Amino acid sequence: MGKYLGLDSSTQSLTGLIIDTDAGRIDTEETVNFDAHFKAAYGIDKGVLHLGGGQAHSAPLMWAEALDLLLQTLREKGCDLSQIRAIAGSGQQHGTVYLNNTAAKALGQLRGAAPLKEQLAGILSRPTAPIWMDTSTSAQCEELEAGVGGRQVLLELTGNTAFERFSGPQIRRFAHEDPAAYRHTAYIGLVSSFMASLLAGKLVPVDPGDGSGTNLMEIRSRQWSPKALAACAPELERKLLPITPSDRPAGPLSPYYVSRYGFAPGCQVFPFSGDNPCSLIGLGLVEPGQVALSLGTSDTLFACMDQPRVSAEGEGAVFASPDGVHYMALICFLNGSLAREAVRDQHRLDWQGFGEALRHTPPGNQGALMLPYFAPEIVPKVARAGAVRHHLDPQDAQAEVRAVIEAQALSSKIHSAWMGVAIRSLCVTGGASANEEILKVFADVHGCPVHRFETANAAALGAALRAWQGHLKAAGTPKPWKEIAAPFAKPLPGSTIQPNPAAKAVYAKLIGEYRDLEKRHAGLT
Ligand code: ADP
Ligand code: XUL
Repeated sequence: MGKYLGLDSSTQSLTGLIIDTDAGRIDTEETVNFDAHFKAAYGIDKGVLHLGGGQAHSAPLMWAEALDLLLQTLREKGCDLSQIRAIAGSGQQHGTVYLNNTAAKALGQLRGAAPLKEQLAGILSRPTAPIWMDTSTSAQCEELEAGVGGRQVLLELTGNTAFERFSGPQIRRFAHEDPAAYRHTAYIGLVSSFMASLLAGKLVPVDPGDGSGTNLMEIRSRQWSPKALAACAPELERKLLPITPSDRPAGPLSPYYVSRYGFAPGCQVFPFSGDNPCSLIGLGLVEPGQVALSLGTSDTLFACMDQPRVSAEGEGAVFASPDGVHYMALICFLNGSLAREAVRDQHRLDWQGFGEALRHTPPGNQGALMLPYFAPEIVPKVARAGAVRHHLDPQDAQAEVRAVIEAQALSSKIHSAWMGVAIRSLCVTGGASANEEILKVFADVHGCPVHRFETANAAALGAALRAWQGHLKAAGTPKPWKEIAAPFAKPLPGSTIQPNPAAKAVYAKLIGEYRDLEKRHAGLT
């Protein structure tokens, strides 16, 4: 028992969340927003470097700088970090980090006198990291599928058809475009394993939850697939960090954090996983059948499954759950908060005004619809950006707001059918889950209650719970996942939003029309 820290290195921010397992409550939550601190220094916009041609990258050294800033802030706020028994974490999925042959040594020699950024300035063989928003790898997706013997073979093997944002196609593109830098790359890891390596002061392997977002991991054995590696890029088996069970200790925390921030020398580090797999745990989805919705930079809808049911249409993704036993089905919409913010900003609203627009407009929006493709979309696959309006006046701020939210909710219902899970309730997390009016539309479209939780940072909470579970298991006193999740991952009393029967009926009719509009548009692109 004691205190455990979960870190979430997401697209736009780094969050630290500490749980107190004796008291059964969340002790502290702190976030460092990347743009607020590093926009000018790294040239990012909402955490992302847009490099043209669909390339979306971020900066690993910025994440290291954010880690220092977060820990310093926690200290300054009076947090006694010596009480933390173990740390685990979560990273935006699919992003790849490329390290040279000085990395292992530099990590091992980290000492408290100078910040991480200074001590690690020379370890990257590629200064930036492609992230999940990158859409530049269509050719590599086709090549990877062909290389293993076809799309169906890759699907059977890894649980997923090739996706532009997945790590495998991204690695292949780098190997092809910059063979010299690829040759100088000694290690390839993910955002998750990079952040864990910073903490452990050594290279930490990839966990199966995030490994399954690469197109390179055998989904059932939870090991790299030699066939997929061979089809992806040269010498990948040697460069790619190995896979380790999510709850196997990675080692003690580096002395850097002991001297600089006052952590205890025995504090353990556990492998990081992906943000969605961590949210699965943080929302208590440790048994099959439950479904959740994350309204973050991307919107994701996901469920816990006991078998890896795959999406033959290539709409959804399948990941290994970090609970070591289950799987998760997931659909990811790129136009989540980005689309909501585009409409909000176009009409000079704040979130309160956005909520009021929803309150003052009727379900069904009097026939006005929008396809909210402010950026290229993952599901359904839309290659070119451009929002589509149908009987919708672009000057009508209120109708625009309702149109974007109804589109997101309808699309999440249409494209979740392949999961084969009856959605009887939705657990929500992510920044936009603070907005009750948005949640009402999701409740009405899905025709089910929506449960809210104490924290909107389910990924960071899931990471903290993983640290606790791993620590207990390593000490020889394991606890079942249900008992780990129960005190923390429970809906806030009185916060559940019930669907409105009249609105539910409107959406049951409207969904066909939206589906047709989507199909008509897909035919044009
Ligand atoms: P990520 O983890 O993907 O970086 P978060 O889950 O932290 O993202 O969510 C951040 C987003 O939450 C912001 O980009 C913002 O658009 C959205 N957000 C924050 N507050 C609100 C609100 N009241 N209503 C709607 N969206 C909000
Ligand atoms: C999931 C996905 C995103 C990222 C960033 O497949 O691409 O949800 O994990 O949050």
